[in-house]
Amino acid sequence: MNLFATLEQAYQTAQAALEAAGDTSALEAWYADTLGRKGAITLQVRSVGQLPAEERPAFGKRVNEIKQALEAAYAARAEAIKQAELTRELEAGAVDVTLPGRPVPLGHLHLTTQTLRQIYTIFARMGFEVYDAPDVELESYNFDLLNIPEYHPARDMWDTFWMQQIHNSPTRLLLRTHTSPGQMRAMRERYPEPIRVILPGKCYRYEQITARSEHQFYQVEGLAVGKRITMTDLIGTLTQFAAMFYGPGHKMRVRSSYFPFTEPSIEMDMDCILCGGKGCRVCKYTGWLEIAGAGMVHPVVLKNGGYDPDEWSGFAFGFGVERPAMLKYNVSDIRYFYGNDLRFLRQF
Ligand code: FA5
Repeated sequence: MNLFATLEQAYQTAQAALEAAGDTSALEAWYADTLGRKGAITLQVRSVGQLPAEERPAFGKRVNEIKQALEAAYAARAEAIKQAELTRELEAGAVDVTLPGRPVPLGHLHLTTQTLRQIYTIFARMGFEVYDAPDVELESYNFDLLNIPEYHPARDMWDTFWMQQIHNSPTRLLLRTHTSPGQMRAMRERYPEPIRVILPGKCYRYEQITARSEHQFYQVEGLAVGKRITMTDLIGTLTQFAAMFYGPGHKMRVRSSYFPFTEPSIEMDMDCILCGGKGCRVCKYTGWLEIAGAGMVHPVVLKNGGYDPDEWSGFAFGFGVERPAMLKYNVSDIRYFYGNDLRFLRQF
């Protein structure tokens, strides 16, 4: 066959193959087979030597035209395939923004945190600020400075988790058994200012876990130190707290009690939230529920805190957080609080 005719046929074949290339990889293969180093059209150029000299320029010109035409057709086809592939990808991965969203499960505050926040709000309205004290305490702050020396029988009231002794340390560390050591920290930091703080925090006791007792639980301590603070201020503060926390209209009573760091010491009771004072299982048939242990800050404790007891006086109180929450929300067992059973936690 005439070389010109062969060239035209190769051109037609190449055009048809280009039309048939449906994706990027087919297109790349087409380019290699047609315009690549050993492609059908490229090889045509080499046959020019078989032609008589006068026909060669015309043949060369035609080959170049065909090459340019195919390059242009290739570029157009490549663009069309790229667009088609992009459209396919977008359609496959399309998000229908009108579909309803999948709900993300939302948590909420733990009952203890909710209760603590209620307590903070109530005391904030009475002018108490929140004072933070450490969970790991010095033995002296937890006991000695609060008028509980080493062999004092009151230490039995608080069974203690001791920390491992730091090498050569003169003082022992423990997990605080109550929030009262925070009193000493607040006094030593604030002297000679008057003080009105609550000290919330976790307490740790090495004791039997029962329906009413955990070995980790929260307390809120209160401390007011000033020039003319009296027992009446203490009773008024706790009565106001009870009315705001448990609701108004409760009867209150004061019993004398004993704590080494308060003198005199009292316990405040409120008529039973469940039976209204008639007597039931919750109040152990007494009609009364204990609200807090409290008293006037002992002169020794004031002095240890830096305040002269002849000039200053103060009151302190302390109560749990889980037990009041149990009463308020009718929870029968303290172990539910930290058992991580979502069926319990979701109720609040
Ligand atoms: C004290 O811890 C005193 N520091 C309170 C105090 C402060 C008195 C300031 C005077 C002045 P008591 O050991 O009674 O006291 O504990 C106080 C409250 O903590 C209890 O009424 C109870 O609500 C809570 N509590 C005590 N032990 C546990 C326990 N194991 N589990 C849950 N709550 C507890």
